[in-house]
Amino acid sequence: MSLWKPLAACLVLLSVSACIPEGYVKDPAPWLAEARWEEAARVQVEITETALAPQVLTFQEDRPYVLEITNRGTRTHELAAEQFLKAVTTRDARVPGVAGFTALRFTAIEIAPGQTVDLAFVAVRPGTYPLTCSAPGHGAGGLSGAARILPAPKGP
Ligand SMILES: [Cu+2]
Repeated sequence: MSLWKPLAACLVLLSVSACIPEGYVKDPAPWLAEARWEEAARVQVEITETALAPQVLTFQEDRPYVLEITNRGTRTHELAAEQFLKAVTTRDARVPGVAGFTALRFTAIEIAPGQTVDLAFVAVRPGTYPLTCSAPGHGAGGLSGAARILPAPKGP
């Protein structure tokens, strides 16, 4: 019953906006289809209780990546990256050997101690986007940084 109201609202909006949540890349399919995934750069970032390392991640517009996010701390952390996740088209998020989720739109990734999540995406919108842990006090305690998407070099 409670499911039907949002579903009906979605169906009503379907012809106008294809029901894409606010701010995400409207049609990720061409980005994901045209990306050369075999050339995707693997970028690693580590989370601890007090830091994101490296603190600034740099990507380039139009390029595919696999971002390996590893929690080296002793507590669960939730990497909140709403603006960044809206500036990329996510192909999938997977916990190698455990589970994978395809083509989702989300705003944060919770990672248990010792675990790694691989996030495969194409960088779409140049800009600098904040990364932080949404657990109380963690961001202020140092667990924060940024993801930058640099504009693709222009041809002659
Ligand atoms: Cu945290």
